Amino acid sequence: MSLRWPAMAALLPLLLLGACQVQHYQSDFGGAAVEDRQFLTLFWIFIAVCAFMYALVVIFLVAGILRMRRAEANVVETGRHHQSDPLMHTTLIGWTALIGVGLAGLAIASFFADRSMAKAATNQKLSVTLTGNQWWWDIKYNAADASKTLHTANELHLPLGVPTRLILDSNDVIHSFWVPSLAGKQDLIPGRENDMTIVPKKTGIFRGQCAEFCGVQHAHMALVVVVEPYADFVRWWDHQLQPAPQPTTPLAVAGYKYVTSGPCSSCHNIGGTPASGQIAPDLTHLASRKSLAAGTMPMGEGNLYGWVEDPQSIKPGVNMPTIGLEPDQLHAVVAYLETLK
Ligand code: HEC
Ligand SMILES: [Cu+2]
Repeated sequence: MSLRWPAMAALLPLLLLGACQVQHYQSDFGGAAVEDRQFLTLFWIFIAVCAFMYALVVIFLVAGILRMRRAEANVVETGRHHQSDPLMHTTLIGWTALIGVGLAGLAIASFFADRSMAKAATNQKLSVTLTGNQWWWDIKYNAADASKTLHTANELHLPLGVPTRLILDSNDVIHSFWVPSLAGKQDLIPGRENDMTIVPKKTGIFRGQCAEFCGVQHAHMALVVVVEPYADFVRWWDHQLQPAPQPTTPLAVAGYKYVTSGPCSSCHNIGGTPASGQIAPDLTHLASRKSLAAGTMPMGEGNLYGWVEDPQSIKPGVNMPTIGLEPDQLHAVVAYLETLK
């Protein structure tokens, strides 16, 4: 046999290592927050201990088979059955002790991971209420000063290094908050407040995904999480607090009139306009977001056209009706939505 196979086998770990270097957009190996880093450490400790134990089991199994064969051969040769075996006795005691030590080790590692997560999560500086809806995320930044309370949707911004408490609630069915690069899962249950605290440690854009089946569009219930330096976060917050910009072009003004007085306004809120619906994503700064319809597609003119014209063909069953706008209305509405930076 040529050297090709061993060489390839040797390369495999390198390839796997390479996979670890990519940006962890949605990955348990993201390590982008204290919580995920603790889970990761724990994961590797569990893997190491369990792999060691597994290897021992296999070694003993093989050794046992070989010994048995030899013993059987012995019986055939000498006609004697072998007696109780002191070596086996000691080995079993050692084995039991090893299992005890291994399990205790895992328990201790879990305890310390839990403690260090709890410690990092003390002194929460920021509180955000995340409410699950079929099939989008309502996001409210709670501030002591009510005029600073910010309402937005589908894109969560978190300041780097700041312990942030997420209060999780639901308006309809059970959803689950899961941004693997940051932390583990936590359910959003109607009528019950769950919470978790996250301390982001890496800037970047991460993808979250509803992790509890919540209806036909469950798979299209994603969440964009932006972790940014504190100063950028404050700038973002201040900008998001501003009312929607005034439209200037005639087309956008026509769109403004339709959106803020037509059916859209009974579901959607747009800050600083008569549109004040509360049962759908806040659109005040829609065009500043990276995705449309809870991560279903990237934000952009073409996708806005597609969505507003016929949301039912993009997310069948979605709680936004296909209204059937005339082409000139559609142009105007999209032109207006694009101004909502
Ligand atoms: C009956 C309520 C209702 C009406 C009327 C309605 N929408 Fe919606 N809209 C929703 C819901 C619910 C969603 C969230 C859908 C999802 O992602 O699951 C949504 C999502 C959106 C989004 C995406 C928001 C985001 O964060 O990505 C846009 C843009 C939008 N609607 C624009 C409009 C416009 C423009 C109109 C009027 C032509 C309108 N909607 C009419 C309920 C409504
Ligand atoms: Cu879901």
